[in-house]
Amino acid sequence: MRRLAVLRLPSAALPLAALAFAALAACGDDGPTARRTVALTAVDYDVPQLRGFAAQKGEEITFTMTNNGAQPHNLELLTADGTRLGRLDVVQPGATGTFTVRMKASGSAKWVCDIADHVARGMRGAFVVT
Ligand SMILES: [Cu+2]
Repeated sequence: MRRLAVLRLPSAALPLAALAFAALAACGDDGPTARRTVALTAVDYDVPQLRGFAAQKGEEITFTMTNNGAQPHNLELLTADGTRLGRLDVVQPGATGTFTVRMKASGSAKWVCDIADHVARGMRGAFVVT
């Protein structure tokens, strides 16, 4: 009888426990599903390797960007609603910068170089996280 009582007590809490577990699983950081490195070159005024670029949800990408242009360039990746995914600060001509981005959600995303008038000159684009 004691065993039955022990079983009966947690049964009332079981749905809550299941919910708590589900919430933890949904919110938990399970780490990247994959890692890769992508080499980029910035030119005046484009990052050609980002044309046709695509990413997988959950992967962690380390971008290296070498500035082959005559102007300084930076790079920011954003979700479609403008949430920053990652940012590489100014890379001077001839220099290389590195930053790592975790692709946390699927959906459309975009990139810009937001120095001066570089967006207007074409340094922006879209990519998809699937
Ligand atoms: Cu630029």
